[in-house]
Amino acid sequence: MSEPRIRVSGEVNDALAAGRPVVALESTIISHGLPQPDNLRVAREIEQVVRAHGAVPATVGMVAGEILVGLDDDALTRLATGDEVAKLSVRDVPIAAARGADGATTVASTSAIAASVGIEVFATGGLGGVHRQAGETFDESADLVTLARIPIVVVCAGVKSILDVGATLERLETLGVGVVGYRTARFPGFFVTDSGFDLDWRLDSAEEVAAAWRAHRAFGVSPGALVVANPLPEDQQLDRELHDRVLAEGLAIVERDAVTGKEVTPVLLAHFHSATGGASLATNIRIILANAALAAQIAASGAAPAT
Ligand code: PSU
Ligand code: MN
Repeated sequence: MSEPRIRVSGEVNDALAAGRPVVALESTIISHGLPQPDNLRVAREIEQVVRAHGAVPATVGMVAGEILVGLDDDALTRLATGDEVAKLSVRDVPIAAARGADGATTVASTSAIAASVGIEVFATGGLGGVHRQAGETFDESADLVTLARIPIVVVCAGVKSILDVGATLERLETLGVGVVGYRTARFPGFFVTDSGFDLDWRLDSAEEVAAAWRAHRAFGVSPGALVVANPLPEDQQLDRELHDRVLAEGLAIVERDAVTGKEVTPVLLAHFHSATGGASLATNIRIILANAALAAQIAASGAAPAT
């Protein structure tokens, strides 16, 4: 058997070699975060938005045990429509590879794989974080500890209110992960513009983010990531009352059905999408596309130091 290795698409490889901007994209939002059939259309749209803003998209995923950076349309379709696509955090990736599995990568595994091939900017929807009840369950996403050791700029809309937002911000601080608000000093709450938590730093342009990242890389005082929190404009957020009601219902379902571990997020997201009659899905899509656009602008502003 050949040595396991990460397969980078020709287009992504050429762009990296030439120092052109590249944006990594995750596949868990496609396979487990968005419902079919919208997920495949959205996956393609995210890539188009990255291109339209001057960067090459590099969606990460696993097909038949191979880690791919830059998916062709067949691979994208397979991860969006397959019934047996595993959710792969960092620890799962090598095991799934040895099993020849299909898998979707989370923020943690996408960051680790992307950085290992030299990609420095990544766009996603929301980060994983500290779950409510983590005091008893210890349920904290591996996204957080992974971002503490992987050098990459992650553009997101904060974390979903299904998590303990305050505890997530505290953990990011403890772990030394930089967090900046994009044109805001408040941490966004994914579906809602403002989670109610303050941020220490606000940056107002893609160039400013790129400059902060170059300093991060040059000083080497922190090994990890820089989170760029990009809120939805207020007039595009999910209706707050609807949001709060559906969240309470979703949390009750998780408790009633004793959902635990990595199933919690997909179950809550599916409830949001069905209980809001598609409104949360539309909001989710707007968020991802906005983050893809900003990430491409940051990459095009020279986030990666010249080599
Ligand atoms: N948050 C969302 N949508 C998602 C996820 C998080 O709003 O689809 C996905 C991301 O891929 C994230 C992962 O990295 O869930 C975190 O899962 P866990 O909590 O099991 O680590
Ligand atoms: Mn978990």
